[in-house]
Amino acid sequence: MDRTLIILKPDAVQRGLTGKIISRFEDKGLQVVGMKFMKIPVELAEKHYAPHKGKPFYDGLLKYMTSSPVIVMALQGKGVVDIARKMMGATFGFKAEPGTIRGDYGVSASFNLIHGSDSPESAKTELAIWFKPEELVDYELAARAWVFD
Ligand code: IDP
Ligand code: MG
Repeated sequence: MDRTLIILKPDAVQRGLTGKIISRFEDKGLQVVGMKFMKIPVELAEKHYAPHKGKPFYDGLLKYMTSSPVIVMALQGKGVVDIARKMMGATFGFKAEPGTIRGDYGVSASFNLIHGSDSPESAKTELAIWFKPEELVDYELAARAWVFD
């Protein structure tokens, strides 16, 4: 089974949207295998967003991500990286299609509610940044046989 890293960003927590967003993933049949609530230390944000270092929005992005708590999640399922990215929608809320998380709940370029790994390779790297191996829980989801063919 594949895994991906999801972060429900500070605006999702502050706007009380985390339950709705998590429900969407559960409704889709994806399995939560790790979850933590935290205020991100600057060093961790820098590590996670290292690929964006030097971009014009980088400083603002770090400030935003460390300003208020987030929920960090590991999701599991066949093809979960692409599935979660499709469910999130385009990066900017004003461009994201209705029916997606960003398209339904936001209009902003920077406050876009959610992070999701963009490839299986970055999922692996990012999961290792945010979770110790023992924090990812291996368990059988009862509905699994009815979700994945
Ligand atoms: P993604 O989150 O859809 O993968 P990336 O291009 O990887 O988008 O950018 C990472 C994050 O940086 C975005 O989710 C958003 O919070 C922020 N960001 C990206 N581009 C801009 C911008 O042009 N202005 C402000 N913030 C941006
Ligand atoms: Mg990205």
